[in-house]
Amino acid sequence: MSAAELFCGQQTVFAAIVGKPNVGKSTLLNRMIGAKIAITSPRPQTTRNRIMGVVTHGEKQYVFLDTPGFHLPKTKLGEHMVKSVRDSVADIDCALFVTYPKETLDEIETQLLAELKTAGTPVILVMNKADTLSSKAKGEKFIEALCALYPFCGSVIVSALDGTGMQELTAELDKHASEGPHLFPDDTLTDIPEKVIVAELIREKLLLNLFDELPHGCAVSVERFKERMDKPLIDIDAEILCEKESHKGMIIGKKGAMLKKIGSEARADIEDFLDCRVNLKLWVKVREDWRNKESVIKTLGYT
Ligand SMILES: Nc1nc2c(ncn2[C@@H]2O[C@H](COP(=O)(O)OP(=O)(O)OP(=O)(O)O)[C@@H](O)[C@H]2O)c(=O)[nH]1
Ligand SMILES: [Mg+2]
Repeated sequence: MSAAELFCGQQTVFAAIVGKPNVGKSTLLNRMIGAKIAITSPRPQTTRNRIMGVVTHGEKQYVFLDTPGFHLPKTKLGEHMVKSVRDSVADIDCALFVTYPKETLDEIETQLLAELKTAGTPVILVMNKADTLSSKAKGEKFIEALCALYPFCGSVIVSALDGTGMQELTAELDKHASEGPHLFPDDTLTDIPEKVIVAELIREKLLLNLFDELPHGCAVSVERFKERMDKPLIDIDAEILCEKESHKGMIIGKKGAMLKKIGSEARADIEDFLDCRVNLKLWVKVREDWRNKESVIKTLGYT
């Protein structure tokens, strides 16, 4: 059998998920692939790196790139995050421009769309958070208003949170499918190493438990990830990096209470993800202004 016959009928859609911070891009990625590989939080700038998610339904393979929220960077880390958005939209079949229910586009969204237009990328408008709309008619009115501002090639109203509109979104994506062998084996979920997802799950708990700017100045790296030979248990040591001595105190908390809470919440998610019991140890280390230090940013894998 020739390669052409073997792959006959296979199709792939390669899509980047872009938009402002906090609009629900990572929640949408997780929903589309049916697994939690990207962390989410109510805070803007949760995602720091491009995250690839893959799902294969029969002959069709969908490859998504979740991206950091597009914003005006204030640190070197921010510059890398915005660059990763720009890198992600090169060579894709279409972009999913995610926003929330409203009738205008703000400056940063307009800038992002202008860049996609210059690149000639087809853009699907994804109005997320449909569950917050008082009526479907209102959502349709918003869609109409936004479509008057930009030549979107399609539009859908979805809720990444409750799954509304996923079939319609898939139908829009299908219009951009290209014929050819799948890009990844059909059981691929992501290309992100387990260790990195584990570090992200810990960072998610920092974002959910700490206030103001503090969690934005935190990073997590897994220093040890070792499966026991004698029983189903994985030992994980992770380091939490923060920017100030006072932040270290807040992360640890009174008598270690905060670190314990973060650790036990993270452990539960990590055990779910790895499907194995985990012995998690966390350390906190101070590295002043690391978000502006290229060497640290590089070591943490944010480049
Ligand atoms: N009500 C509602 N909330 C949602 C929906 N989708 C996401 N959210 C919430 O919106 C917040 C931001 O979600 P994320 O998926 O982290 O947003 P993001 O666009 O990836 O954010 P960044 O990574 O910071 O760019 C979280 O609190 C989500 O639970 C939705 O469909 N409805
Ligand atoms: Mg995100």
